[in-house]
Amino acid sequence: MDNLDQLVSSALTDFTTVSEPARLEDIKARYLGKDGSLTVLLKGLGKLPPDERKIAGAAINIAKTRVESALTERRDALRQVALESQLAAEALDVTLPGRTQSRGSIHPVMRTLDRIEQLFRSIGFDVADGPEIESDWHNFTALNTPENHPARSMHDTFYLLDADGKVREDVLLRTHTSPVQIRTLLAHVEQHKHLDRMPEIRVICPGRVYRVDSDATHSPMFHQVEGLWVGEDVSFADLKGAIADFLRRFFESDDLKVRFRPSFFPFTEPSAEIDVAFMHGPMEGRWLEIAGCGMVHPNVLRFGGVDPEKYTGFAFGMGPDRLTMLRYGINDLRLFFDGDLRFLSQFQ
Ligand code: 2U9
Repeated sequence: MDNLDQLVSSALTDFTTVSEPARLEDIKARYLGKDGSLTVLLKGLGKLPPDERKIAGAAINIAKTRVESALTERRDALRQVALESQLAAEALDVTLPGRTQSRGSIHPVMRTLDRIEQLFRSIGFDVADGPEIESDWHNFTALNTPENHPARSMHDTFYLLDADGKVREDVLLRTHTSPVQIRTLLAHVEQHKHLDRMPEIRVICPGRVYRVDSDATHSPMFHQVEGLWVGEDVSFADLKGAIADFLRRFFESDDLKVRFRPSFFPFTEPSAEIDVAFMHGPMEGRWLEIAGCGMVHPNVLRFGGVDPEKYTGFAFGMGPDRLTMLRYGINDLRLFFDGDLRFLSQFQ
């Protein structure tokens, strides 16, 4: 009996000293396996006389039950420990912010372009675009820009190189969107040449333009929107009305002051700078130069295939980058082109 008690207590101690489930099963075999000490004792019962066998059998079975229940208890305990450590390892912090897909937004200059297009479409203008790599003829010659004009110099304009790396003087990055209007005029005239009277043309040309210039208020690439209205009897009064109406709608200000100051451009005659003054807000009462305009020069109409004796037209040009800076109070043009999300994400 003493032996049995020792055996049970040694089994209980062995069970508590292991922490690996597989090791626990090895130890179980030591007591309850085919050659385990309790199994051997049970097998030996047959050799005892019947009266002793009964007593010894009962004692061995009690010992076996104690060992088995201790084993079950230890198995459960180890399973619980394993579960807890697995839960700790795979723990989820439900308070962490989720991984969201960040949303893009429309670039502030593109917002301005959309707005300008919408306003001009509402008074019957089409929107046209054209190549950014232009011929010298479409960019300068057809726009009445003389041979020796500084805009034609490599100092002011990006020219392209040929295959040998030599500068080509006849191909350049457009310096304004005016060549699109020349192309539009030529195509319009061609399309209506079978008619006695050419229908009116009303078009705006938004897009990227390029000049050799870079500081806080100039970028080598910037945007322009130019417009053109050609027909019979199109006058400077039409120009003033259309532009003033557009600017008041663009700036959402009915009492915006608009003035036309005489100026000079090779492609228009007469020409004017357009200034505005706000009647409210931080800029109140200050005149700001906002665009240029004029009646299309007869030479330019001729280059576009239009007879200046029969038709007149007005044209204008403005910088949507500058308009955007004004609208949102931005002081450095380069912010538009750096691609810095800290700046861009403010225009959601
Ligand atoms: C054709 C005939 C005439 C377009 C014009 C301006 C005046 C002008 C500047 C404003 C600020 C360019 O973005 S800016 O730097 N533009 O002042 N542009 S008239 O005249 C044309 C265009 C096409 C066939």
